[in-house]
Amino acid sequence: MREKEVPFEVFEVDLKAKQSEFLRISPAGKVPVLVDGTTKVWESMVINEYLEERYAGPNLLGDSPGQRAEVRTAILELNSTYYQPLAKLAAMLYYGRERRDDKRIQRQLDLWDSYLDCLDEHFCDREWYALGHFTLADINLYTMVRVSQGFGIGIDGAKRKQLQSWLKRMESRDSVKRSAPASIPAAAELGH
Ligand SMILES: N[C@@H](CCC(=O)N[C@@H](CS)C(=O)NCC(=O)O)C(=O)O
Repeated sequence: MREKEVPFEVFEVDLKAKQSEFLRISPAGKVPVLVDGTTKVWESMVINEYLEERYAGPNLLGDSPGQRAEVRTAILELNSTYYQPLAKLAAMLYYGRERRDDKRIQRQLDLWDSYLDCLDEHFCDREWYALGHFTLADINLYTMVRVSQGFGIGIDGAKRKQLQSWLKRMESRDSVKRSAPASIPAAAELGH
C-alpha cells in the first residue's frame, strides 16, 4: 500500500487472544487481513493481487501473462515451501500447538538455514526476486525474513552476502522504511 501511496490504517491483533471483532473479519483467524469498505480479503497473496488490481501506481505483478505467471509461481513457492519451517517453529514455540522438542526445533532451523543458502544463491545473478525488478515476490520474501528476525534468527549477512545486499535494497525503499507504525490501534477499534 505504501508502494502505491494508498492511505490505510493498521490494526494490531493479539494472535494469542484473538478479539471477536477480528475473528468476524478473518475466518481463518490469520493475519494479514484487509478491510476495504465492505470487502474483506485475507491470504497475503490475494490481498496483494487485490491491491494491484484495485489501485493505480507502480505495477508490482508484471505486464504480461508470462511475467505475472513468473511472479505468482515465485510467491507460491515462497509460501508453500520456504515459509514452512517458520510456520512450524511458530506452531511449536509461539502458539504451543505442536509438540515442542529440541530435535524438531533443530530440524526446522536447519531447513530454514538451507533455504537461506538457496536464497543467497538465487540473488547471485539478480537484484530482485523475480522479473529483474521489484515485485510482489520481494514484498513476500521480505515479510518472511522479518518473521524469522522476530524469532531472533537473522540471515547471517556476513555469510550470505547476496541475500544481505537484497535486504539492504529492500530496507532502503521508502515504503519499507515507513512500514513500522509508531503506535497501532487495537482491532476493537475496527468498529465491527
Ligand atoms: N498463507 C497465509 C499465512 C498467514 C499466517 O500464517 N499468518 C500468521 C502470522 S504470520 C497468523 O496469523 N497466525 C495465526 C494463527 O495461526 O492462529 C498468508 O500468506 O496470508
